[in-house]
Amino acid sequence: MVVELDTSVSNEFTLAMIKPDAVAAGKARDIMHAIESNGFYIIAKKYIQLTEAEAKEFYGEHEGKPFFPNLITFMTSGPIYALCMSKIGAISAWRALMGPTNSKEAREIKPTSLRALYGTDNTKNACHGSDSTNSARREVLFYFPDISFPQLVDQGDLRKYIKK
Ligand code: IDP
Repeated sequence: MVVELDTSVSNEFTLAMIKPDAVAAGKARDIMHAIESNGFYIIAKKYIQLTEAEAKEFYGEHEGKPFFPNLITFMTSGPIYALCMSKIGAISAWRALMGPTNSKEAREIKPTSLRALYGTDNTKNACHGSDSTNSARREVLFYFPDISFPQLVDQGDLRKYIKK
């Protein structure tokens, strides 16, 4: 099947992670299925276990916060999937599909969200999504430094993010 991309509108890309809790629980396939059913294209995928240094770099903006040590321990506790995904309005669409940061809160206010379905609490919340175009760029390049394949070039607005 050939997928026709509509290049007249603004496609965005974003970085998702399926976190160690969801991978260990065998929920990665369900989450990827939800991603594709909701109209995202998975452009690149990586199965990886982060080192402590990598997790600290990725979450650098949270260094010094009380939850930082737990977050690093959790994020290095097992393998994850990193996904570069695209869709019109991908950043906000993916954050809406994930739901609130705290899975307990997600179950109360957005029970159909992925964090409600697959996460546990404030830290173990099943998935991650970039929160802005700048962080999407940084986070995609963190996992996929050589990303430059034709699918991205074909999607208009994405071109400006490709590393020269
Ligand atoms: P986000 O993942 O919804 O964007 P951030 O505030 O960027 O939320 O936090 C990054 C990650 O750090 C969260 O997904 C969660 O795993 C963890 N985290 C955030 N806030 C707390 C907290 O108050 N207690 C414990 N862990 C937290």
